[in-house]
Amino acid sequence: DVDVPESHPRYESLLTRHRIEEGVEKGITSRQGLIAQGRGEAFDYLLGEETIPSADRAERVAAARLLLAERPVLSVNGNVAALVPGEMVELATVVDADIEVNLFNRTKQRMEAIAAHLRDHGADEVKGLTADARIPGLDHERAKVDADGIHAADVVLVPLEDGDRATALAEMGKSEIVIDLNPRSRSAEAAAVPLVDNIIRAVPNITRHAREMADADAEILREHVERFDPSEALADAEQRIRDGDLA
Ligand code: PTJ
Repeated sequence: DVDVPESHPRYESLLTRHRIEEGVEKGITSRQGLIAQGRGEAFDYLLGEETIPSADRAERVAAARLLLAERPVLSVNGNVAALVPGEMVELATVVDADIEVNLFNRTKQRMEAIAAHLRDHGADEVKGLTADARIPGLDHERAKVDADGIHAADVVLVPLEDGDRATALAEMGKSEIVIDLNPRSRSAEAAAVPLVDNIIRAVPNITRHAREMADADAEILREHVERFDPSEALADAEQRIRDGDLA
């Protein structure tokens, strides 16, 4: 077990890293997940390890988009399950979304371990295991989704997604909310709402915004969504990474 003092300047980052390591040990997270985490950490360091103002605004828009959705689905992979299982279940409850396990490196064992892990964190239904539909344009294993889950969704939250799949989902007409610390990633570029923030901070913040807006008129929520410019949000994040300027 880790024993990191809270005063350590990299406390959060070390704790996050430990959760990913534990995820690998439990058979939830892939070994590639460790590499993805390292990549994310580098960007997070450059962003000041905080939710920048433009990301907070985008997270409010994401909450509005999820509240307006007819069939919202939250996609969970091995990193997401290790880092924020309870937080994803909470968000799903607040915006009334389905949860679907969707893996880049799909194995039956990992699908089942992640579904069980999410149920341990309060999920009652976890989709993804039926796999009776396909995302067009992707190879067999990566294309698998549930017909009544991601395949039928209008809005999908895809954290830490691979670029090919994010692009293919956008081509299917899904409105994608992407969480990715790299503002230049193809996933972030394919998103209707890109969130350049650590998933650890992003998910609870979307939930907080959703709670605040739960009783708002659909008209007001729609205005939030329509006023949002994804390329501006990405440019803001990149600016912050390049010179530390607060946009
Ligand atoms: O569990 P699986 O099989 O579905 O695999 C999941 C990973 C993440 C391994 C897979 O999707 C993958 O290889 O993703 P990439 O191509 O490495 O992309 C992950 C992106 O997420 C990168 O741009 C990272 O910067 C970013 N990222 C990593 N950790 C975080 C993050 N973004 C937000 N919060 C993080 N904690």
